[in-house]
Amino acid sequence: MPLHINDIQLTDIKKISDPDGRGNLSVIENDVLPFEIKRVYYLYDVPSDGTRGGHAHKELQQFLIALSGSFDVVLDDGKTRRSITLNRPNKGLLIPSGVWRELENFSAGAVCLSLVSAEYDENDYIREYSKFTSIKRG
Ligand code: T46
Repeated sequence: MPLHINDIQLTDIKKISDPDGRGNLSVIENDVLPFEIKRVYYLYDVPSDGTRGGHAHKELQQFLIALSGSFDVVLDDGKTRRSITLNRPNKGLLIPSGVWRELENFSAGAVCLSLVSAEYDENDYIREYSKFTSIKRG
C-alpha cells in the first residue's frame, strides 16, 4: 500500500527514570526500529534560520531524535506536506524511504541525532524537488 504522509508519526522511545532523582536514560534496542543501524550522525550548531535536508532518499530509512532543543521536520510524499516538531529526547521520528524532508526552526542548542539504515551513498539522494515529484508521479 502506498505510504501516506499522515502514517508517519512520532514514536515513543523507552525512558528509564531514575528512582533516586539522577535523571532519565533512554534506550533504543534493535527490535524498536524496522532496520539495522548502519550509521549514526548528528546535526548541531544549526542557525535558527538554517535549513537542513531538502532531499529524499531512494532506499535509506532513518530515525531522527531531538537529543536537545527542538526543530521542525517538514515531510512531503509528493502530494501532501506536513510539519512535525521534535522537542523531546524520548520521541523519535521514523522516516521511510521516498519521503522528501526539510529540517527547520532549530532552537539554540538543538542537536538532531540520526540513526540510519545504510552507509553514506550520494547516489541514494534525490536532491531536486522536481525530480522527486516526477518519480512519485511514476
Ligand atoms: C538527512 C538529514 C536529516 C557525509 O560525508 N557523510 C554522511 O554520513 C552525511 C550524512 C553527510 N556527509 C557529507 C555530504 C555533504 O558534503 O556532509 C555534507 C552535508 O550533507 P547534507 O547536505 O546531506 O546534510 P543535510 O543536513 O542536509 O542532510 C543530512 C543527511 O544527509 C540526510 O540523509 O536526512 O541530514
